[in-house]
Amino acid sequence: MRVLFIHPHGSNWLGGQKDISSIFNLMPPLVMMSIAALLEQNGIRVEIIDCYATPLTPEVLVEKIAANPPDAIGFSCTTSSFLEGYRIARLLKEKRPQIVTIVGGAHACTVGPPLLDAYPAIDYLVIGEGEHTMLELARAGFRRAEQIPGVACRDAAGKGVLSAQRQLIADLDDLPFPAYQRLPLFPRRYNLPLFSYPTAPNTSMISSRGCPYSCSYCDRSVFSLGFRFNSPEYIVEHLKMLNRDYGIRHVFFYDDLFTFDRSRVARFCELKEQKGLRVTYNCIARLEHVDGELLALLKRSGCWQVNFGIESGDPEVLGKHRKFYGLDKVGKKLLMVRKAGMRVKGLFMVGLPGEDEAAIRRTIDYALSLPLDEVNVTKFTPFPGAPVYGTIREHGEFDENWELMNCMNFVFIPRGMTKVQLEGLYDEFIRRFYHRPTIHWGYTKMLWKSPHSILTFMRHLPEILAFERKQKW
Ligand code: B12
Ligand code: SF4
Repeated sequence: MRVLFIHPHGSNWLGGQKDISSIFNLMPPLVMMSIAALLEQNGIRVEIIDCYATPLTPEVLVEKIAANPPDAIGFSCTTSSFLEGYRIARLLKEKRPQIVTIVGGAHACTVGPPLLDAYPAIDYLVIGEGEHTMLELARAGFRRAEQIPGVACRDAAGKGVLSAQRQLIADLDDLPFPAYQRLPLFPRRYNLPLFSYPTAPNTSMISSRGCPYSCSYCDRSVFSLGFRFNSPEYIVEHLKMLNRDYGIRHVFFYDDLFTFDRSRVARFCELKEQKGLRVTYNCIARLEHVDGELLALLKRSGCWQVNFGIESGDPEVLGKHRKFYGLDKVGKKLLMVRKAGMRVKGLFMVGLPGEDEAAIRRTIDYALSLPLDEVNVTKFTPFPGAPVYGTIREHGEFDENWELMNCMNFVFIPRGMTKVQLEGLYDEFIRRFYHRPTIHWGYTKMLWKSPHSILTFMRHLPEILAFERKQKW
């Protein structure tokens, strides 16, 4: 039995422009690596092709796979990468129909069994957490899928149906560490978002699953509500292994809510400090879940940057979509993070339902008023699994083109606005935020705070300048 996992590249860029995103950011496909590790632990041979690290056209990739075909191929797809994953699956089925094709990830979980009706080259979808489902499928020789919970397969009439609900993994510490050994280019080829780390080699990690909040734009169809997590002991062991075996010196925790369980984080900080582990880190938090004491602990244990989703500076828009605890308190909290000695990044969105030009301008002014080192501004995208999706067409015009749904294209235009207007406001946001002396000074400091980022930036300067010239920032 041999299983191959493919992480399709997807359209992660702006239509019609050269994709230079991997200069800025290339993270290992933890999803596939987590499933691969459990399979390998159970004696199944696995391989991973990360199309981000080794970009190949679907045709070339398929030729390569067909020359030495595995028994099954698992694809991990978001909404924007689904069609590329499917293109590979279809070409493979044409050449080697005996290979079993399985798709998991956010898009499969969101759309569910009906996806099988429209995409015949997929044999199964894995709905929900994939580790045990994939292991059981492999053990069953990828047959009798209808008896394995968490699989969508075709019934006698050829219609997509779900076998049964897969129970969530009760203790995440039971899972082995991701299969880093299956990524031939790890850690050399991988790098966190430029300027978001002090040292290299670096990587990302996920130490919890689930989120109890219900922000309107957020697709949580994989892990649903609730919050499960790795113990501090497990995380510290994981970090130790990364540092010892791969020389990793900085990690970005991509957990949705790293600090949600305060006692876990406090214990993690203590333990990490006690062990004298020389690995710094970043995390993502909600402002409700940080306080002065915790921030001091984070800093002491090596935290370098904290990212916060702020999304909008308009109280009405925020009330509808994120239910924040008060815009007036945000600045004070962010200042606390800065004063504790960490960098702060704010995440914003433009083009939410109910927004107009005035609301977006309020957001821009608000972002500029905050003590932020950096921002990430995305273009609101209504994913099928997000609460807002059901009624989205009541609030404006929606072009449901999956390949464009990567948060870098305005596929939704709020009622009363135009795409040109949205693009103009987006560019204005970036321009006004970054073209300020305080931000320039922040980047100058990167010369000694993150020399690796500066070197990478300089090495790719011609491509970056060519891209910049095409933007209206
Ligand atoms: C880290 C992350 C990223 C990283 C990815 C790095 C990498 N190389 O993997 C970066 C920053 C690059 C990124 C980019 C994007 N992301 Co993102 N990302 C995440 C995040 C926070 C964690 C993903 C992760 O690793 N989870 C841990 C693993 C274990 O969970 P999982 O991916 O769901 O996989 C489980 C199951 O789905 C299943 N499974 C998954 N794949 C497969 C495959 C097989 C064969 C099987 C059997 C099972 C299976 O088993 C897994 C383990 O149980 C999630 C939110 C979240 N909390 O999950 C968003 C999330 C996946 N991202 C999202 C989005 C929208 C994007 C972007 C479009 C946005 C953007 N411009 O940044 C791009 C799209 C990239 C692309 N082309 O696909 C959405 C996807 C929504 C959707 N329906 O498409 C999510 C769900 C966030 C959200 N709540 O809205 N992202
Ligand atoms: S945006 Fe963050 S806080 Fe809101 S539901 Fe999603 S993961 Fe939870």
